[in-house]
Amino acid sequence: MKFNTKTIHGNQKPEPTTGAVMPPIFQTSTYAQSAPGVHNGYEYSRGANPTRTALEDALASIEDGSRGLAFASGLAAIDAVMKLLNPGDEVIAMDDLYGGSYRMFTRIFSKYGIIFHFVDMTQIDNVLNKINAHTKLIWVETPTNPLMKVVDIESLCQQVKEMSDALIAVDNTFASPYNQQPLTMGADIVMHSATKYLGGHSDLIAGALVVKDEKLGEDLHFQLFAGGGVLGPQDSFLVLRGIKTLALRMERHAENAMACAKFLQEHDAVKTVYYPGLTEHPQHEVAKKQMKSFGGMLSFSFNSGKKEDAEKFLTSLKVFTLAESLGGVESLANHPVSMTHASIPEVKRKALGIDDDLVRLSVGIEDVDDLVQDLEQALSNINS
Ligand code: P1T
Repeated sequence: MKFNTKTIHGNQKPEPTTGAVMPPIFQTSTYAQSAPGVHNGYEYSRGANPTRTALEDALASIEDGSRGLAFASGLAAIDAVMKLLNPGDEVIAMDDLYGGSYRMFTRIFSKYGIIFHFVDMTQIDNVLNKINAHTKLIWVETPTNPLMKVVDIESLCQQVKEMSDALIAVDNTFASPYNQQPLTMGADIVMHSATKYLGGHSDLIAGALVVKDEKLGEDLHFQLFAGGGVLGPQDSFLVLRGIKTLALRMERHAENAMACAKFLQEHDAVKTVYYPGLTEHPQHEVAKKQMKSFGGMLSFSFNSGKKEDAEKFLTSLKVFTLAESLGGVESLANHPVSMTHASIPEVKRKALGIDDDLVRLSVGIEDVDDLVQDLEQALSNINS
């Protein structure tokens, strides 16, 4: 099956007792047993629930893996991966990351003796130079949140695997599986905040992991089951429904984002537009090689460098909504410094280039003329 068919049919079958084409929402915590230990494969919904299983099977299909797991949030999925590690183990992580991932690494897992090194993975040597016998995990995010840096997944996997048996995990939230499937490029684990493009409608919080290796799948399922951060049946149903239209939505997201990026790039008040689809983007060629489209996310900064200009712009928008999150059908605008990335210390943020005037846009699937017009009117009071 090709990708667009997989989103609708991959590992999916009608529900066996009724033939329901869409899986019912099995709103149950437990399952009757005919004798102790004799059941139909379901015992207790923390371990497995048929609606969650339907979603997990779909996730495995669209990411080209053998096992999918659905978590209560993206962070719960990351938490499960980190719990594979032991004190003294080292992680090499991308330097530009979702603020909540950075917060979890530095304020939770570092307390338990796990050592984190944050490097710019757009230069693969930065990763290779940090590898030692204790390195157990490489944590990649691409494109990154919020600076839209792009990491060459295939080259990174090839070069890391020549020197180390560390697991390579890719947070694929910004790209979505429509644009890239990291397991096919050599990664061991793919992770999603399914809250975003997979759900697609800003109506739930969910997370996902997909792997190829069955033993790794079992180990991660153990973390899900024993740690307890499972996705409920209602939200599993909604994510599954979202996946069915992923390809159509992603096409429009990318088309609209490119138009917004081009408009912003030409505007006198704008300094830099961070969008991998622009030829000026430093990793444009890598993005072109590994992504089907350049996605729906972009960031930009102001010529003035002033936080007040970012604030004025954000409060003038009429079609874009000022809100955290991304990947829904509606366009959202975000101020990383005071919203999604407030948990990253100022010195570190500044060193990365997450400046006070940076604005991030999640470009939705509305009519593009309305979006561009909205950007234009919100920029109209800002001096170049
Ligand atoms: O919010 P949650 O479903 O727990 O997912 C966390 C997460 C993980 N990885 C990436 C790349 C993310 O962007 C997120 C969540 N991000 C936002 C809420 C945001 O507005 O950036």
